[in-house]
Amino acid sequence: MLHILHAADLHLDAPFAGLSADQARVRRSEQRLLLDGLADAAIERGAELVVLSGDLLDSHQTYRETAQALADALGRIPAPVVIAPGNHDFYSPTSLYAAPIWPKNVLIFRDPRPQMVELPNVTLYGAAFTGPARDDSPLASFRVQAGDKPTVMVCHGDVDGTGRYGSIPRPDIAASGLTYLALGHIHGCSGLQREGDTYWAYPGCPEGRGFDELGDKGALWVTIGDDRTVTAGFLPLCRRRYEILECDLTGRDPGQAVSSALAQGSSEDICRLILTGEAQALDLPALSRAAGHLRWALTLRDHTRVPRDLWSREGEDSLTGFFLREMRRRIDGAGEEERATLERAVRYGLSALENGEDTP
Ligand SMILES: [Mn+2]
Repeated sequence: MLHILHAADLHLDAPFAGLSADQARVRRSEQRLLLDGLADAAIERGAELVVLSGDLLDSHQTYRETAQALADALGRIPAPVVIAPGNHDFYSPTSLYAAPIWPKNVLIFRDPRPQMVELPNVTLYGAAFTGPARDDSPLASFRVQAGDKPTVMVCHGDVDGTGRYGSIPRPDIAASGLTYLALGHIHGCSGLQREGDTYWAYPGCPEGRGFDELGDKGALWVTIGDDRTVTAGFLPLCRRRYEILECDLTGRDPGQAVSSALAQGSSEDICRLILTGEAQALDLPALSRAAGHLRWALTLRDHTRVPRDLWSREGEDSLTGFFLREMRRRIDGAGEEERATLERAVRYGLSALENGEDTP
């Protein structure tokens, strides 16, 4: 049995779009806490090998102290740690991977062609990005050498890809003869896959960075049995999850509806709450303030429609009637995005008119 912790795509020091500058700073420092979580998981579970499949650093602008924090965390792990640089953190002689900060148990692949390293219980291969793109498959014409031990390859690449990020056709995986192919690049966890006799997986990124990276994030705990069968379990590591929720306000008090929508889930998470259904004009800043303690960061999106009875005065021979007929005409000809804006304008317009400025 061989126990491997497989992680990728940490994207340390990434900018966090959609958060305030202060919150983005907090998120960047929390990403460094993630490193301790990763090391602790490897230590507590007794990983015999840790494989990190690239894009650990978001760019070559990564702070040196961030790379140092990564090096320090990996140095605490009493097992070999191997890194295969990806397109964001490709290996070059001037990269942080060439800096003299890496502990002895950390091995960093530097060559785009697969290199072999013999460890006591596994034959390991790895390939590196050495530029921001590569047009070949990291597994092109690759075949493991005959041996008794299980074989693992760690690399960054794009299974079924057609772009410039090391596209890997599935037949390359099937022909490799590998026991396990530890991949990075795709940010959602793929779960364990199989092509021929070779198992492969993407663990996904261990910490979401935006609303396109929702839910639990983490690493894979991979076990290779003596009969070369591979199993993999998901290991949550993220500090905060991104979530998108919807809340129908029809016939409800908006404040109560929003707090009950947020009652489930964690106040540590980052939430976008989409308000739907029929509602009067909403005071979004006030709703946000009232519910702010329920999430670490909360954004409200108003997708509500004007209540039907608001249109009841459409037939009147008055300014209100004229206003409603004109707005109806515009809404009927509008696209979805513009319609939401126009519906809001109807509510604001009506409340202005109904404050005594247009009595029929
Ligand atoms: Mn990548």
